[in-house]
Amino acid sequence: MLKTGIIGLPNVGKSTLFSALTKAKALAANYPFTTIEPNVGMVNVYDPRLTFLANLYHPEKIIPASVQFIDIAGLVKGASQGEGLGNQFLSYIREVHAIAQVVRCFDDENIIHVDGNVDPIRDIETIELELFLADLETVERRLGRLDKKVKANVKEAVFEAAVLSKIKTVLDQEKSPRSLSFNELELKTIKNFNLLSLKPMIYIANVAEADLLNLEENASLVKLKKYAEQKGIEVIGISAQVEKELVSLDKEEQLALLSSYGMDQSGLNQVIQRSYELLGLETFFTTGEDEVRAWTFTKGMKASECAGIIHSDFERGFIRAETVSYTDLFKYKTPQLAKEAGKIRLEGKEYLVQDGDIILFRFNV
Ligand SMILES: Nc1nc2c(ncn2[C@@H]2O[C@H](COP(=O)(O)OP(=O)(O)O)[C@@H](O)[C@H]2O)c(=O)[nH]1
Ligand SMILES: [Mg+2]
Repeated sequence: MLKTGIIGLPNVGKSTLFSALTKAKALAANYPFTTIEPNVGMVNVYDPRLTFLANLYHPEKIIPASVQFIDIAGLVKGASQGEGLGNQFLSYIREVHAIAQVVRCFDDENIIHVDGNVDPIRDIETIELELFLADLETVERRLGRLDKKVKANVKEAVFEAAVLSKIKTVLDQEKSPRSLSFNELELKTIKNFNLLSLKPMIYIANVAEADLLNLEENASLVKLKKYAEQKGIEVIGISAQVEKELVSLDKEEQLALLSSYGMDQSGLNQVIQRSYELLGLETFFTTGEDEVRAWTFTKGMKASECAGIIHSDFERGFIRAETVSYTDLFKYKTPQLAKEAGKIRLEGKEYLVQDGDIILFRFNV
């Protein structure tokens, strides 16, 4: 399951956004082995394709994909050196696949800003410096451990040390290693370091409710967008307060509120969608009278591997995947008609599953 960490300075709206998320009431019951802590919440991924399938099968259960969000507090200036909650944030960030950095773009005299005024770029640099420093420590520690082997000229160690040194040079200048380019072999090595500053990230600009209608008039947001573009990071403008309001409404009221802001989906959905895209995540579906379900997989996975997401027996005893694309099923309206049109394919182990595939796995164990 996709885990996204919400980070940012204090008083930027992280917990407001998080409480909107948790009120969106994802079914924790689907995850009997997950302990949900106060700062960990699960949210269902809205997917209109699932609604179509549910209307077709009228199953007993409809199970959407879900994303776990973690409200990571305690990241302040000096946190990597023990300020605030100190290094506690590190272990949380290490665990996540993607980072959503909330940046304050709303003015409100009643809500103090830790650095006195609203300045998204300064805030981002404060936060990211802590990530760089934490990573620098990781890199230096690892280099220290490799030292002996490097001196003994062990090939792998020399390679790893070279990659680490490349990253260290940039971190030493308090710059992001994101700007570096790496070849495939280097990337593989880097993965093992689990560096915070290299995790896929988006910026969430928290703007005042009144600004939602005219995002391009919020000067902070405009500045932030320019800055982020240079770094190749996407900005999603939301109002945490509106998100919180949205989840307390029923479906129709939600749509009405969204459209009054000229939006067709919640900021939350945008965040989830972008996280999926950033991480190359896609969705396949399984259907039946008992259950219609969305499953998350990584782009490029084979049919047998996708079967394994459901159950290891499915992968071990894989025979074939009876597959129809969502587009075809939608076009032909029922599985029977899709079949008559020759749109149900029998795919083997090596088939690369596509986003929106509806699959019946045949297996034998
Ligand atoms: N005016 C205004 N206040 C907000 C907005 N978002 C959050 N707040 C308020 O800012 C304060 C801090 O928000 P919180 O979510 O706890 O921030 P956190 O420290 O980042 O978790 C709370 O009093 C929120 O109600 C916003 O968009 N506009
Ligand atoms: Mg908070």
